[in-house]
Amino acid sequence: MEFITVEAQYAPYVALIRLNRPKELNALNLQLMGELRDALKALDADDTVRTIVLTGNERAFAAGADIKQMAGKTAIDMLTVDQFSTWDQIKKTKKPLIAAVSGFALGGGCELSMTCDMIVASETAQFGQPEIKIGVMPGAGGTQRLTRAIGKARAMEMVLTGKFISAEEAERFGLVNKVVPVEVYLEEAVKLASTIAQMSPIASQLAKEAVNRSYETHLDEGLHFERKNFYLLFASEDQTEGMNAFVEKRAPEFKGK
Ligand code: DAK
Repeated sequence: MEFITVEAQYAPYVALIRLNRPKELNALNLQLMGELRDALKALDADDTVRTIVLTGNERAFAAGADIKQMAGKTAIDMLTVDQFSTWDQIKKTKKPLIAAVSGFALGGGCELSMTCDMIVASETAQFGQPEIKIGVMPGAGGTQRLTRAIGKARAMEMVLTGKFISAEEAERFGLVNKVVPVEVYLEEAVKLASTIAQMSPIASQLAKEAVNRSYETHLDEGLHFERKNFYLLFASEDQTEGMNAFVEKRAPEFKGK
């Protein structure tokens, strides 16, 4: 891996992926995205990992797709390079994925943070979809996920003017879970990931899938999907353990079975 680093056991059951192209503000070139896709796939298959934290550095989570790499491309180049399959794979990650964002989260960087399940931001984080300023528009979910997260009026303004919003605004608008001082943003994200890692990993994965389904379907179908996942959990040992532990007044020991 050249442009990311991966620590599968950064904390018990918690993996950490760092985007690592600091000079380019973690601009998301094709190689970096491919490495990220492969790392997520491997961590998803690793039983010792239950939650994943994705971060950049203090200055930038990611300043967007690599403009220098895209500048000379034609529409057919963009189509045939099939970037969508890489982004789709990230969306398919089954384990809870938490973005720890500091500094710039712009364009594809903002979209990448929104593809994660939750965002912990430092006070210095800035979110934006500035593609309009370079003659294009968001292409990796920005017009859809941002609109669902913060509402049409605010999303429209960000997408059409390219203006950035601060971490404080992002929290107020419901885009991020929590804003904390820059010194502790990663620690706080790992804390959140560790809390989730203490739960049954089967339950967290099915619950994540059901919450995400609410974006993609109407209410009745979403409720039906949720119910099926709920019933399915009764096939897990973790369900028996969790409920017995409650009855026996002890802490549960989840095994992911
Ligand atoms: N691409 C390439 N290089 C970048 C970059 C980017 N997005 N952002 C920054 N850099 C590079 C700069 O060119 C500079 O490199 P050198 O000149 O030193 O070689 C270095 O990082 C430091 O940046 P600055 O010198 O500009 O630093 P400043 O503090 O002055 O400004 C800034 C920081 C973040 C405000 C500024 O760099 C900036 O405006 N960056 C561009 C932000 C942007 O427009 N982002 C949106 C890009 S378009 C899709 C998937 C994804 C996408 C589309 C489709 N599919 C699946 C189909 C996504 C598209 C985008 O994200």
